[in-house]
Amino acid sequence: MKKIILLFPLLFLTCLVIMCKNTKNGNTETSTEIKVEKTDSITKAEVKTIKKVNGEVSEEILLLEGTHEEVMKKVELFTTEDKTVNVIINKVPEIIKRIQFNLKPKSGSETSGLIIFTEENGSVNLKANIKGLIPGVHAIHIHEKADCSSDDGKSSGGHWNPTFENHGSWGSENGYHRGDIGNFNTNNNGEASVSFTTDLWCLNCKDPIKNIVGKAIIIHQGEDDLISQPSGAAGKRISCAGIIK
Ligand SMILES: [Cu+2]
Ligand SMILES: [Zn+2]
Repeated sequence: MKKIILLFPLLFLTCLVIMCKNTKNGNTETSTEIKVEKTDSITKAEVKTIKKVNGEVSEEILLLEGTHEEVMKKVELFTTEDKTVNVIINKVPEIIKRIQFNLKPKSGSETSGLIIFTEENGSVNLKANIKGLIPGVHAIHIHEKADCSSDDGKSSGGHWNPTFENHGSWGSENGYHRGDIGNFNTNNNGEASVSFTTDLWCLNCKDPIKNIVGKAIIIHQGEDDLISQPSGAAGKRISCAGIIK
């Protein structure tokens, strides 16, 4: 009888380790994927978490960076249920790289969509894919609270205005709110895609004038006239999404 010798190639994963984990807790499904990159002095981990709550999907990518021990301790938090992991984890900042969530119809509308924020090289990009709109021009703003609980979306508060300026057109000399993204047009089917990039925002940084986490995205029934105070007379709030991690 012939002996079969299998030679397993030895894989040295010195640079990249990938861990995956799926959990289900009631109506919440969570899948976590972790990539770890290790060099001599520093370890970086990218933690991608996809959460499905009642079929609604949100996605988040976090970056962790520090000594190997610190980063791996923090990574443990995402892979075990053990929440008693040493305080050392607090030393490793969590940098949100990307968050993604859904817009919910408000004020009896059928306007829904997907919002993606990505932070890269000191700038944050907003991508919004919106559908179910009445064809025409609509306003999009950041409002001050990540609370979309009320039917009219008013639970999200007024425009996010951390610099206490007047409402206006983005970049205006006469002032503008840091949430005054502006207007967009739809196609004939009532769909729109919006892309907006600025270095005046950040995702979860410590500067309250820049941090948009904890606020909300609001789509309006009408157009922002960029003049009326305090919010551009853009009409009802027809879709809302909380910017949460
Ligand atoms: Cu608004
Ligand atoms: Zn405003």
